[in-house]
Amino acid sequence: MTSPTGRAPDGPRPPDVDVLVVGAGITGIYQLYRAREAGFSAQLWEAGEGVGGTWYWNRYPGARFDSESYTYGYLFSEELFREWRWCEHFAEQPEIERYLNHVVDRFDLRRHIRLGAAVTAAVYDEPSGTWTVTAGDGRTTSARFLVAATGVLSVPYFPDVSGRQDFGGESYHTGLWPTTPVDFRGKRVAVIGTGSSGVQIIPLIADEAASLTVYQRTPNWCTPLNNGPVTPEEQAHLQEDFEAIKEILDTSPAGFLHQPYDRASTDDPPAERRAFFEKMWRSPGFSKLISHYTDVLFDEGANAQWCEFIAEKVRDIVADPAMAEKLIPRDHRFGEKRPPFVTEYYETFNKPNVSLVDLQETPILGMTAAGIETADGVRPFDLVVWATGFDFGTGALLRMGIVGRGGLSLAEHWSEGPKTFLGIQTADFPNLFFPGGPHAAAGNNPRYNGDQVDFVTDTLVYLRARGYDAIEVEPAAEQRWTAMIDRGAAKSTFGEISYYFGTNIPGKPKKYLLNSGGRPKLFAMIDEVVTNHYEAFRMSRSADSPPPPA
Ligand code: NA7
Repeated sequence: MTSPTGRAPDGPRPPDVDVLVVGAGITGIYQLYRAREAGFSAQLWEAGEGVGGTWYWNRYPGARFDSESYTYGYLFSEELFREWRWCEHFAEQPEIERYLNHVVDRFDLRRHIRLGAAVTAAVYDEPSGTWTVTAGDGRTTSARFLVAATGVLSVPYFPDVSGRQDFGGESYHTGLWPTTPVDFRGKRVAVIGTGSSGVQIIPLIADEAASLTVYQRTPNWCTPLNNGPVTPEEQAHLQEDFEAIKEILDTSPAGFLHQPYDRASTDDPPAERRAFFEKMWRSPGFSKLISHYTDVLFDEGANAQWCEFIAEKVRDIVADPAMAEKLIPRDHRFGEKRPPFVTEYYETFNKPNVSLVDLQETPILGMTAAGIETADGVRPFDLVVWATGFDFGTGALLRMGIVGRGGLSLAEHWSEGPKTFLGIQTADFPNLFFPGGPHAAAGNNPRYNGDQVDFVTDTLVYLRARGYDAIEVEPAAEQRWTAMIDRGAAKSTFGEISYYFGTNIPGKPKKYLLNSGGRPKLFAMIDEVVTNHYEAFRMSRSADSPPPPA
């Protein structure tokens, strides 16, 4: 009898598992499913006390998808797709968490998942070709393959505000929200940050708190999410159209159902252009990026017209003209940062219990036991919400204590920014994969993260079939992909002020962290790898390995 990696029972001690997945987010759960389906022994370690990853930690009021629910969920099982009826086009966090728990149980994955296991060290042992992985509670396991599905938005960022620890009230980060309910009633609440998380939570806090003070450093171009229930007719369509939906989602450049528009803003006279802008304003989520005029993201004039249209909307909605002006961005065009989508956000600023502190006028000086001090004095609070974002892309991977060949740490290898091939592997770290990490495509994350998981799994199957048990990308392939990413940075519609360049974290190297070639580039390169029999990788049998099966 041999294990799935082909080991004889009397050979060197095999690793505890073939595949150790880290992270029970949407990517990690899928990787666990695929690895088990392919016949590998697999375990998943997750830092949280529940599954869901992003959708476990970001459980703040108002947290929801900005992608259509049925396009974000899994497509590997038609039965699953049919039996899970999403309530809303853009589901809220509790429904998403229920869905992911359902998937875990539906496919009998829970018994392979260890919760409360935050990885603190992962060290590669060259002679045996295995990873020794340690969790915060001291437990250790060994794995042939380590798949870090630790996500790109999983390390919350707290700015270095002096006196932050001195604050005497309650304090929460949106990305580390407690599992017990937070009560805002009767409290003086502050929210710091107006990115996608801040603008989701602000309207809900305003409904409950005695007062809400929003600390805004930079306003964003917020447009309506245009959410709504999935009607019975729409449910029926989804059921009927599974194959067609899957085909579009599996092949579209950004993983959405939205289709590109075929006209530029200059093709329409002003009245029609305005009507089209209105249509966009009322359209769902990311269609405002994908189905907009072809020139809106690329031509300064077209972008400025769309921005002016949004600014007019803000002025129409917000009663106080001075407040409206503060909510209108001046420093960036639409699409230069990841645009947030909102529900009743601007309307919130008409409420008598809501005020706005413009940090460009009065910067934060520090925190005291009572509250937040800005250039115009201290405002006292009972509760402060930090909606200040994440260490995007590399944050989690660089905090896991990963050490590869010859004692090289990942932190050292990536000291000037990540170097990857396909956003999946890095040289000198054999048998380590990180689907859903830096250098992946941009768009509807589960789609291209799923493509990466499929590739990782197919690669493990390929190795097993040929009696190999170690795989490592060739440095030349890594250099080629990383150079492509760096060149693509200049062509990206995202600007360097976007956290996609890491610039929100002081001291972080300014490097583009996405793949501007998108999914088409990923598909093309995966095809090339397969056609060329994995020549971009070095495959071997570890020194301790028994001979391959005859
Ligand atoms: P974001 O989009 O990074 O937003 C973080 C916000 O926090 C943003 O408004 C920042 O202002 C603000 N911020 C950061 N540091 C400070 C300091 N020191 N003082 C005041 N304000 C600060 O994170 P989100 O969690 O909202 O969204 C992340 C992603 O999650 C989102 O794109 C979706 O994909 C889901 P700034 O703009 O830097 O001036």
